[in-house]
Amino acid sequence: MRYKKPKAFPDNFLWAAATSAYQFEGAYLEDGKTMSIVDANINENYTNTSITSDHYHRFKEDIKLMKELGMKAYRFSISWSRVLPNGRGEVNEKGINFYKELVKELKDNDIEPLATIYHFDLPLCLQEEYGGWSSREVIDDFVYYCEVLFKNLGEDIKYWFTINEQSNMFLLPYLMVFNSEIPLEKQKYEMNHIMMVAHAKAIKLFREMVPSGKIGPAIGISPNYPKSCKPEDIQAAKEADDFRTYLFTDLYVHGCYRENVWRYMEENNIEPTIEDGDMESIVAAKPDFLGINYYQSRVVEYAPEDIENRDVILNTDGKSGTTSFEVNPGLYKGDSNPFLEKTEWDWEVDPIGLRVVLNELNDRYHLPIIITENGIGGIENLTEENKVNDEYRINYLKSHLKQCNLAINDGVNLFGYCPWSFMDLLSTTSGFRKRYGFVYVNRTDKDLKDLKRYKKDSFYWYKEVIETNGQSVIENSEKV
Ligand code: BGP
Repeated sequence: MRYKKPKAFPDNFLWAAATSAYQFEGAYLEDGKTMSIVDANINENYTNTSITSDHYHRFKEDIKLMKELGMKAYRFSISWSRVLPNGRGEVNEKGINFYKELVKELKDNDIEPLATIYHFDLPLCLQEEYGGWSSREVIDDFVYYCEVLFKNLGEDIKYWFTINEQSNMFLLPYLMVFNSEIPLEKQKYEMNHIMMVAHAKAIKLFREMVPSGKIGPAIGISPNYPKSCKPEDIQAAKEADDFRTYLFTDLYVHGCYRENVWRYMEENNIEPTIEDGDMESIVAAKPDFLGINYYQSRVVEYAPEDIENRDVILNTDGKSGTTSFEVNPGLYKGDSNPFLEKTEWDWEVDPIGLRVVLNELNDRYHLPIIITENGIGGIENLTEENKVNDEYRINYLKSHLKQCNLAINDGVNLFGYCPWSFMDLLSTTSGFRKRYGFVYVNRTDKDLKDLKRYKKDSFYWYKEVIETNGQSVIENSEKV
């Protein structure tokens, strides 16, 4: 449904943009920082995390651009191994000072800092010492890391995100390190539980140390559509949502495991070990809001028990048609959606899906929501006049923002929007080949060039969106 008289975006709406430390900062072994698991994960086709966009050395120049863009807020992540080079223990003064200076510079420019505590980058030393997220030892180390952050930055940062895309970490093997001797599915659910306890304990500490702050998770979310109106497919789509989304969000908000997912884990001997006090910690850690990362929707159909199991194979090179979808015997298997346009990376462009998930989360959890990521990646080059014509990005973001506005009109308490990404940075899957930013960074995977920043066409478009508090997008909402 559309509205004849759509409401505007709220007055204090947080118009923002996002990045993450390992994808944006570079300086991966500088000023005391040590390696993280993502720094160690090298893909020979692409550049590594050593320099990326060199934000570490250029943050003041970058914040000037944020100011020029009119950003009201900026979502970034903090690198655990920059702050605590040994994963715990002594604080690296140069590391924590970098974030203090960054936050000061943002605030001096009237930009609200939105900090993510963990964005895929566990200190490598903790992985080597005890197996990282597979060991409960990580819980205390994570909570100590949070304590250092809340003590040093709690007064200046109001909005915090505990963990980025917990659900996706278990789907994408390069974001977690798995032990080949333990059955993969068992490990995934054990690690997920350990991470959930760590998240919950971080929130408990936050309530004590930063009572006036707000905290929540940043969830990677895609709605699952049934491939047909066959009742088996409808049920399969519901189960795909349960396993891929509501398992996590129910734990975050209601503090309990979904019955059907728990029964599935038990019947397959893959249920996590729950220790005394775990569920009490989890249930006590209700977040203030939900952050959601939304890029695309998915289609699933029922998958019989005897079908061959398969994890998703991603198209990481931008060669369309090479994605192979997830198969989960007895549950669901993915397929492409014939009604949607796809990017070169086979990501299915579905603005309406965003309205669907916003409403679904609002109906279930009645919490404020912020979009912590939303965007489109593609191959781009500078023109002879040093411009980047990224009309496709403008179209993508515009169509998604229209759906955000419709969701607000539906009653969703949406309080901010962080397109991914503020500036070109290292893609999680595809290096510098896949660009996302409003600002072009002059480098490629193989050639560092001068790392100069150039404003793309989308920069000027988003600037107008912010200046008009989104009105420039709503005016045309009937064309959606
Ligand atoms: C999300 C991550 C981001 C970012 C984005 C785009 O899952 O939180 O870190 O990378 O996806 O993904 P990609 O870079 O693989 O295109």
